[in-house]
Amino acid sequence: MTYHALTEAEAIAYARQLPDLFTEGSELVSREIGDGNLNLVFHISEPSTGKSIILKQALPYAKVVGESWPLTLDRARIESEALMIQESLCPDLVPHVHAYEPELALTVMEDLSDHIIMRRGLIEGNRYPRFAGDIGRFLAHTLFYTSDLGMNQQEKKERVKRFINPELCKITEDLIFDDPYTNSPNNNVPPAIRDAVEQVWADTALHLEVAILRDKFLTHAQALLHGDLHTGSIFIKPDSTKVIDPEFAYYGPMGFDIGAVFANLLLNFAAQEGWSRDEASRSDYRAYLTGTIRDTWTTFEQEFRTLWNDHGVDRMAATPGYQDWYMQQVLRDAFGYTGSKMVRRVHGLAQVADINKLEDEAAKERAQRIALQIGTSLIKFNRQADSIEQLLDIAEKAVQ
Ligand code: SR1
Ligand code: MG
Repeated sequence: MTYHALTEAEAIAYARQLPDLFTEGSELVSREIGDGNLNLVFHISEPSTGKSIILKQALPYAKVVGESWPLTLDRARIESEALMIQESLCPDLVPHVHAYEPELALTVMEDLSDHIIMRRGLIEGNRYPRFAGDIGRFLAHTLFYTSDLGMNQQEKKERVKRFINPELCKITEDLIFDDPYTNSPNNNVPPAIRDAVEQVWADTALHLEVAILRDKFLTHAQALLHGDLHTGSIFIKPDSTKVIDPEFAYYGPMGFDIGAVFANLLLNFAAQEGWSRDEASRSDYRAYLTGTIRDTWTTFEQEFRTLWNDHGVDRMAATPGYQDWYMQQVLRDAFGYTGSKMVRRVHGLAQVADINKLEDEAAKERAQRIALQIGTSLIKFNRQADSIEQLLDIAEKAVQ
């Protein structure tokens, strides 16, 4: 079948011919449920048995902007291959891929409709006690085992080739590491905070740090990243975490994925200006979010060091002092990328519902200013960071 965007009827017809999923001849129902920036997502279900699957189809353009922004369909291959690698490392933390159809840029995967998107869950004020352990383990295993520390270094180079993802990386390079620092037409500057945004545009000390972080994003092929690990890329329920949507996967600096998780927890932290009913519940929920960041880092660091000590493949990596130096670099990068990923969500092209759905304009403005304050401080501090507590102090100071 040559590529074209599927209709709901075609999605049903496609699902019907997949082996071993549905009962022959039974009624199937399709709903297009994609609410992300880039793809079509069909939920196909069989009412008579309750069975269901997801068909995710890449569009040849960025849906968030329209057909004027063409985008490679190869991202569907990258996403399905990344999911399969992640499943081999953390089978309980990603959806199972049933099939990948290159001609249609279509991935058939496990339906996770009993979970909700974590961003929505946080906006609703839910708490997820398993999350820090799950995501810390996801980060430790996916980053360690795809790096030169945990896999054969020649095979890794082959894998780097398969995950060259220039168009999706270009989106990140522009939307995260360029546009927010200049008066770019790609930005969506909230009028109420124009003064603060203009300070970001004028702050050359900040720009130097962003240029260094950008250089690392461009050149440091450290591990296979998810590449877009925000809370909209996580399906969750109290007893389960599933990481989805790795279409931005490429070989980059580990701190970029860790920073994505922290940034999105901190954007929700800033947005508590509007979501919490009163000061007591605000500080309580914020403590839950900062505790989640602390526990995520602690789990990640412990698991990563254990994998290194027990399964490291590199003799030189056992050199005394090297592991401590390495972990400090990853932490520092995580500070910088947390900050960069916060700033881009305040006045860049693609923003977040945590802040933008606030109806009280004064609360929204406070949340935006807090997010900018935390983000810019983390970027400026990144190369001095020594402990996760410093990240939490920066966040807490911004709301005192
Ligand atoms: C044009 S795509 C905009 C954003 O959506 C994705 O989720 C990435 O974060 C990207 O930067
Ligand atoms: Mg996505």
